[in-house]
Amino acid sequence: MSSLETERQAMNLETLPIISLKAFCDPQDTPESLEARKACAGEIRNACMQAGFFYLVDHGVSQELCDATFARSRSLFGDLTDEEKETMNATENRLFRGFISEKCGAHTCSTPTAPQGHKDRKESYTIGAEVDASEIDQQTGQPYSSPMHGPNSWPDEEKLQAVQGYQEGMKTYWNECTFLARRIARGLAMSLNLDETFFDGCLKHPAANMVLLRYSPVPPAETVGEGGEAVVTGCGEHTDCGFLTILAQDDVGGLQVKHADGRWIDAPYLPGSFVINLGDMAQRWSNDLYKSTWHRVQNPTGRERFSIPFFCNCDFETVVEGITNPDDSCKYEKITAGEYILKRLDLMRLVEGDGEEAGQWRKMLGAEKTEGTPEVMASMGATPSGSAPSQKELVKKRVFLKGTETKTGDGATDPKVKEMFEKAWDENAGDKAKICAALGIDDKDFTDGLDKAEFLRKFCG
Ligand SMILES: O=C(O)CCC(=O)C(=O)O
Ligand SMILES: [Fe+2]
Repeated sequence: MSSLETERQAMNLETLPIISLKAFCDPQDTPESLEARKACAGEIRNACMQAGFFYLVDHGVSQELCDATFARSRSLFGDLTDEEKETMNATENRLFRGFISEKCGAHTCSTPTAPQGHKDRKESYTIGAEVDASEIDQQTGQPYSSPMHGPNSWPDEEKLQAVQGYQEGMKTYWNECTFLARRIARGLAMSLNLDETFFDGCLKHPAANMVLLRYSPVPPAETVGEGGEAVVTGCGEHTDCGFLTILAQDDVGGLQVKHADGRWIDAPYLPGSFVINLGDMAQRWSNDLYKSTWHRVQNPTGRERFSIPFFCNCDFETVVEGITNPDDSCKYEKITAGEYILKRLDLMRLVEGDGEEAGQWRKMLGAEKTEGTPEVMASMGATPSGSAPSQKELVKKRVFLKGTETKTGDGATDPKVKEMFEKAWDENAGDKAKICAALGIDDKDFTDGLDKAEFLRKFCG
């Protein structure tokens, strides 16, 4: 057994660890401050190796701002009519920004282990990274952009009765989450025995997404099955796919994290905290040393629930190359964060085609050496042309939901996805219809007579 496995097995997760980030909020050039940061990094290392999840306190984001952000979220979902929300329908937006209603049924984190046909009983409103005129890219002399930077769908503030300054407030919260992600990344770097600033250059213009979530109240009886088992109605079990997630939840609770032995551990509301978890890209980057852990939302209280995950992805051009330990060999090929995330979100169409802009994006991904012009950089954010499938078609296929779920579409290559497809095959004994229903894949793509190996090759590459 390697020393790392011994380190991991010595731990015992029953509740999520609570970590104070104080040492990284105000770092000093003194031995005491360095010691405090090292101690914090040690806690982060334990948490990331064992649970992949932890509560973060003393994080530097004011409670007042968090409370105001929840109030704005409540107002957004509560004060707008369905028609008004429809004008900001995320399925019409190139980057899936805006609303996805519960009714449209596109919300599902359903996996082969979730009940078939499970739909998350929630509505969402997604905000993503915008092009900021003041953030000049040194390479181009133009405002920094990427395929995942673009305009948001902002509501008419006059319609939001209960709050003031919706857009401004959301941008302030967004910026605070970005600063926080950078502070956490300092701790992560140190925890991996890297230079403290290792991730600094990867989080200058993160291609992040923030999702306001409102979970519908569900009668408690509907959250328990006949055998007493949990019937998950909130958010089906999944892993996040990016770098790290900063989750704010209200006091209703319901988040659950999967223990290595299969049990679900509650992660209730802890006042003044964020829940932090690593995504699949961080797991890959750490060469599987750190974990991207399965989680879900199960809310048996009968109350509506609000939460706000901030999904922090790295800058597009960041090279993600396994950070290995001496007794480990690198398991994954080098990839740019941009290519990884576009593939996982099924957004590769944004960088395909012959257009100048697509070429420029590909250059950013390191996939093609083409010369970009300042004009092209300036025009970033425009809708790319081509015969790519429409947003609606993609949503219908359940291939992409809001950029967080482990993907269940074809062309997947991630080991987690493969694991999911394999499980679907095993649990449904090769039954074509059941496997298609469980994974949300098209029946027509699943040709008759495929055996398991052929099935996995076809759908998981
Ligand atoms: O609502 C929550 O607490 C968790 C949501 C989540 O895990 C997600 O949207 O990826
Ligand atoms: Fe998640």
